[in-house]
Amino acid sequence: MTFIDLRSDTVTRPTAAMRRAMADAEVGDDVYGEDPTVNLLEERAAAICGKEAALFVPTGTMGNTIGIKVHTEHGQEVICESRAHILNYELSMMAWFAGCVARAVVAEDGVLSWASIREQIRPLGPHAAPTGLIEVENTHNMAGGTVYPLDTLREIGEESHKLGLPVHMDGARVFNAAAALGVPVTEVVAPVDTVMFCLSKALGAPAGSMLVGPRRLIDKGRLYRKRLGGGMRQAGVLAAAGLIGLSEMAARLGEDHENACFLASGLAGIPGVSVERTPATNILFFDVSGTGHTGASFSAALKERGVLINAASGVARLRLLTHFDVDRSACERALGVVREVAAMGVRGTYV
Ligand code: TLP
Repeated sequence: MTFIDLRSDTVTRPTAAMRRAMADAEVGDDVYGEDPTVNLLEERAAAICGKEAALFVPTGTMGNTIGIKVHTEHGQEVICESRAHILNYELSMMAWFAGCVARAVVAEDGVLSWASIREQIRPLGPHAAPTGLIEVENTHNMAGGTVYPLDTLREIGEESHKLGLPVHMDGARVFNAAAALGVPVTEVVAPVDTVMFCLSKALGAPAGSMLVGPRRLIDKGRLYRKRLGGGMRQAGVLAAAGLIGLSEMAARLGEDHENACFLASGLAGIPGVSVERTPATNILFFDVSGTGHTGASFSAALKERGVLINAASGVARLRLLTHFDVDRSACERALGVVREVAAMGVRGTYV
């Protein structure tokens, strides 16, 4: 069975152009700084972000881990949103590697305001661990791909810097944020010191993420990458795909966002199904409690019919992501399957 895979945008497979570029890539030993394709990718990523330097890392998790480490000292706090990826999905790397604890702030739409951050900033004292870093996730995965308004980001950047605090952006999907805002990525990341973005999600590369920021921090980050076992050798074969992701795939993300909206309005019309929020980008959460299903039983029934959508935290929630491997007609077919499963009772009989 060929599945319609809406579990994540991480499932995207490299395009034909990427595979060609990978085959033709000029390579060298990147631990010696001698891989020309990795060097080019790092220069390009820095230029796109308007920052001094960039570091190619195998995963987003490693990029965030190093990003947090270069800004902080052991025993500090990192302020982040309560459902942040760094807090919930990275095996506590900020504690394990950087020795920091998270100070979680709840924001219903995943977007922190400066006022909510300000309340949680702690100076060093006889009891409190001091704040070492502010982290923002843009787009915010578990809030449903929400996007920080530029003014909010600018205020967070300016006010944090006045207090001497750095800001790191988990921009795994920052190209989706930029597409939704209709501005270049440079503008989205201008207020923050460092940004991690992923090549392996909506941009379609098979692996790799970038950590981008001031040269002094990126140089330091290169050593942490080696410590973590992320010093790759002829990594140009991967970087070549990343370069295609940047030059060819970023421009088409609006299509994924339109497909997510299409799915949202289709799902909203299915009895027993409700959509959490109209997607601003490519992530959509929906609830199926009105069908009598749990998220897990709904997901299993979809899978039997060729559609992959994972259950999310909560009793009857699911998360789907659109991406270039699922076009509009596949979205239409997926909606038909959701309709069929929703119309069946949990025991598999139509209600
Ligand atoms: N997100 C994955 C899962 O880990 C949940 C997904 O399917 O969405 N930051 C954000 C905001 C992410 O969504 C992810 C991956 C990462 C960091 C980590 O990237 P990788 O998987 O490359 O370590």
